[in-house]
Amino acid sequence: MEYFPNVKKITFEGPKSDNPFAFRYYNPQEVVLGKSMKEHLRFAVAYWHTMIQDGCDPFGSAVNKRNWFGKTPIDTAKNRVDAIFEFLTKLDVDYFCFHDADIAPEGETLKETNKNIDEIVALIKQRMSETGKRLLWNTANMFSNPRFVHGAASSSNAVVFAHAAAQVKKGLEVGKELGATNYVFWGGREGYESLLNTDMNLEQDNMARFFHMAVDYAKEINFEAQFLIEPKPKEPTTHQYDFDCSAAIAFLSAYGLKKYFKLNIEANHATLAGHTFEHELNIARCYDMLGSIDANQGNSILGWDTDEFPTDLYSVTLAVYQIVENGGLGKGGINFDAKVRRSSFEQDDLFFGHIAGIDTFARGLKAVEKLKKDKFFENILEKRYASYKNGIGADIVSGKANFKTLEEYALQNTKLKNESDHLEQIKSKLNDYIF
Ligand code: XUL
Ligand code: CO
Repeated sequence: MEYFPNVKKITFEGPKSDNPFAFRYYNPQEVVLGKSMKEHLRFAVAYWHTMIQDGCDPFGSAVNKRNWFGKTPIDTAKNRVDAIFEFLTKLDVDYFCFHDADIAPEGETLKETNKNIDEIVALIKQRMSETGKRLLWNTANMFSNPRFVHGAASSSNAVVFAHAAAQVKKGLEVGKELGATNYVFWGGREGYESLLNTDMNLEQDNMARFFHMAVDYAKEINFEAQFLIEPKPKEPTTHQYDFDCSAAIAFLSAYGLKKYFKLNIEANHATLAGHTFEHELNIARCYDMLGSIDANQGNSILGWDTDEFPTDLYSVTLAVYQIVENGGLGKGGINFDAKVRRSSFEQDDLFFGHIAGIDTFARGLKAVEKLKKDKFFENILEKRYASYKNGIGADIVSGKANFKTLEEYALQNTKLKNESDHLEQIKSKLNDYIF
């Protein structure tokens, strides 16, 4: 069956095209800054938003029109596999990502669940070899099932810890079977609701124990994927332990895990934490921890994770700049962890959402190309930090200076002069590159 009969393969038609099923800016083979757009951007489709999300919200039921529902949950799961591969092929996107619970229905027992997973994984593997599509990452959903009411690796209940371990063990085996390039941990319920009943020390120690076990098991089965932690400050828990990149890096460093992990950074999680997306990417880059990104955007007047498709060109350009400065995303990619709005309920809206996000990233990349050619940020930084190039600044940077030599210097130099940043001028010039 053809699931998207209105859609042929999406191709680049240029900015003047009024074909809604075309890229206007994303030209996969176009070379920008020495690499094709496709190589730079490594887009992925998220199974949960594209295949599962039904449009329900806390005030209303499902609205999304989808044509892949079969007679039984396992029939629906199989139809979804065919539908996502048709979607990836028509959208010309190479990667996809999923939670275990997205691809196969959970059974009454772990054994039954794993049997369902095996059946669907075999079908996915077959479709991957037919189409050449690849798994950017898989992950375990350890937040929907009622057993995770108190968390997973940080649960107060050790039996739940064991179940979570069994689930991730299976996830690592599935990742290996499908050649996933990354494996993601997002601790949706790894945090606390109230400190009144929480042993934070034990919970964080247990999370670290869990991650060490995962690292050990991946080694044991020769699963070479890059492990990624996806920070988020809250939602569903009041306070999540992997609050933001800084918190996740501190945790990984404290528990001897840093060398085994990088970060999967999501735009809307950054803004929920009170940061910009580019701030989080830059922090990760400082510690060589930028692994992959979940592309989306929040809504500044709503305080929750709205997971909109990214269309804010300003923010996307600054994010792409961080990726380019990082030398790319390596094994990572740009996963659209984004959902169409509830009022965009037609199946073709899934294409429009992805096309909008893809074109926005392509435009961001083109803006970054111009910024790099003119050394826009390089020149700003060089001028701003010039005082560290020679004299006392060079002594500070080289380690030659100490508190005594600096005091001597300060005593002699009583006339200190700062220069204005002219930040408004910078912002105005930046607009010329982006718009
Ligand atoms: C939730 C979120 C997840 C992770 C994977 O906010 O971003 O979908 O990306 O579990
Ligand atoms: Co995400």
